[in-house]
Amino acid sequence: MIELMKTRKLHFSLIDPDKQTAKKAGELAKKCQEYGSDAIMVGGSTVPNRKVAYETINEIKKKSSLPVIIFPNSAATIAENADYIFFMDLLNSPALEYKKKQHMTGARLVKKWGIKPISMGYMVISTSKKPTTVETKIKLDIIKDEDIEKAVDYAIYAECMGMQCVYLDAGSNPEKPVPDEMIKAVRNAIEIPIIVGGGIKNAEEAKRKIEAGANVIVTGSIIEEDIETLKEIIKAVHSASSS
Ligand code: 1GP
Repeated sequence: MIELMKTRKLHFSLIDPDKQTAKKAGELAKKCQEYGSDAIMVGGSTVPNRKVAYETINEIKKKSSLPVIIFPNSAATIAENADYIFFMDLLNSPALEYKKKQHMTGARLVKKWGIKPISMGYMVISTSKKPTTVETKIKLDIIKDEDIEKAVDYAIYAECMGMQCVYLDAGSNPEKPVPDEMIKAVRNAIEIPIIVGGGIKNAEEAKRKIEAGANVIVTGSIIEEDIETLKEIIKAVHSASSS
């Protein structure tokens, strides 16, 4: 998967098991595949437990052959039927819970179930006046949209620690996505793939993030709100890769 991220620009569809029934999640995944998305991420800040994640992945796998990547909020939402997991260090959180503790329980499960880990430095970027869900759930060392050097420092740290990629996330449904200038600065500072998500709602926005240096674009809310726009976003991501 990491090699693929380095080879071409990718689009990942984020399906939150807490937002619809498992059956509906399967239908959405089918559409995402039809429209050319490259993988399905399953997760969200409010996913309650492993059973919900498992059932959602089960339905997704019935309707689509795309790889499924768990985007966990804790070890309790790791499900054995996933292909990959973003094994995440929440870079801008001082909470040991999200840097080490959940990981120690999670690592054992990942190993036992043969889920492939993708080690990731994850940053929450605060672009909204009203906090996004992730910002209300976790204690953060706030990175505002103008705190470009702080984001760069965290990204370099992730690369030096041997993490395979970084994710700049503005959270779900923020007022604004991660600024292009921040993506450009991080791109200039590190070589590992950069994943960008949060608030990307149209093709033009997705194209700008790719041009700024993102390797992967993640969209979640738009899948539920306007699946036709999703098609345009995926097209923009993939055509930017050949330019
Ligand atoms: C959230 O980046 C993801 O973690 C997706 O955000 O729902 O705003 O697309 P959206």
